[in-house]
Amino acid sequence: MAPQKTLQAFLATARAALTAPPSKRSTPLHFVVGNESADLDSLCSALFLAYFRSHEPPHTLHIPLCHLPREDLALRPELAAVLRRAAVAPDDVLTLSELPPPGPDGLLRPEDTRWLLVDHNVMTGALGRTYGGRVVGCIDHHEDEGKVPRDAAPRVIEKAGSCMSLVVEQCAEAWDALAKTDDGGGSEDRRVINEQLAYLALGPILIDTNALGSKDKTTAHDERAAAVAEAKIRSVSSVSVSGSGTGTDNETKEIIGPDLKRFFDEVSALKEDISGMSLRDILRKDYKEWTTAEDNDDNEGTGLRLGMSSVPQPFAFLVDKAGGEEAFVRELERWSASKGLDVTAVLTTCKAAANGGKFSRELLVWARTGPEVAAAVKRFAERNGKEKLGLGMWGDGRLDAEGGGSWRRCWTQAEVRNSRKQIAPMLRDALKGV
Ligand SMILES: [Mn+2]
Repeated sequence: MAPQKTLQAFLATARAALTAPPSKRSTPLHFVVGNESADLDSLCSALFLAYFRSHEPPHTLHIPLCHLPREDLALRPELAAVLRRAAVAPDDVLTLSELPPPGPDGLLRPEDTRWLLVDHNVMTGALGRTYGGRVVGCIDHHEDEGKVPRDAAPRVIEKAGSCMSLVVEQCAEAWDALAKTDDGGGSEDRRVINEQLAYLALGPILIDTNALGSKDKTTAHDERAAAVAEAKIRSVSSVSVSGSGTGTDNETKEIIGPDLKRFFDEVSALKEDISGMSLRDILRKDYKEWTTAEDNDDNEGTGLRLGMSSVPQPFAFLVDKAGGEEAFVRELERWSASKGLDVTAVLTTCKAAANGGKFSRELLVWARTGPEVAAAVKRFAERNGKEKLGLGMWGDGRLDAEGGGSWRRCWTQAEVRNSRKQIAPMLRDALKGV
């Protein structure tokens, strides 16, 4: 068995392969990339899968790519905290800023690349336009959009709280084989490395399942993966994960041990602390975008553009930050215009602890560019507003407006089980054909 590298040493190898001059490059280059929101799940899943694909036979080097420009890493202090547990600095990871521009003359030719997707199953954005045809596999927990070839390997699309849980399950055997400390002197190093990898895995799993306590989100995949990872951490022993997933987001259930609880608290506090960020940064920190051209299989047209921001603080916080409702709407208008959005959506969450013991969600949807778009968004609200989302008026309608081909509503969302993962397909569906 080849010696197991630290994550940091692995990333140095990947960087060398990515930045080598084209004449020295061994092609094709294999990439692992997460979705455009570049959240903790996407980033850690890409790192973890690339590491294990590179360590298991046939030992093909896989380069993990963070789906964001380097400067945006600063908006994700929660990632830095998880990376620190894995003895890696944000400077060590690879981002879009390090990806050579595509091109025929010595740059990176699309045909010289292969892509594994984690945490999404359709390559979107600029990356998708250039490399979308070079996808060879995916591991994901979003709705299957049918774009990854049926015979791709891996092709894992399953419901799970965290995509990382599916990734860990896929790698569990290889991980156990690697972690076996049968190499005498190297065993302590190996133990440390696997403990670091365990934290990399547990970061997103705990965040995405509210420390395995959210009954809406936690699945058997998450419980199994957490157990696999925990077993690699010596200091955390005999933590029971069985019988979890029975709590609700409204209560804090002690399923994980005190060490992991501390880790979870640290990471989730960093993820929710957006107080020092500008409103624009808050809106782009966890942002996803779609165009109806993709949904309508229209390769010519540009279609309508839908942008959805997830924010870990309620609208009251955002309005306060902007300095009132009018100022907030002005900022939202500026943001939407800069992105060229026909429909802007903002989804907020508020943790139970900060909200009188009750986890809550709110949703703002703004159709901005004409009566047809407005009609489509109203359709979305009519179809899903009652049973699926439990929408109610937010703040006496103070953020609502309509007229001049624009329609904006801000709601409280009683059905908290539905997040962007469910709401994006509902909105995209309503916009289809417009
Ligand atoms: Mn995810």
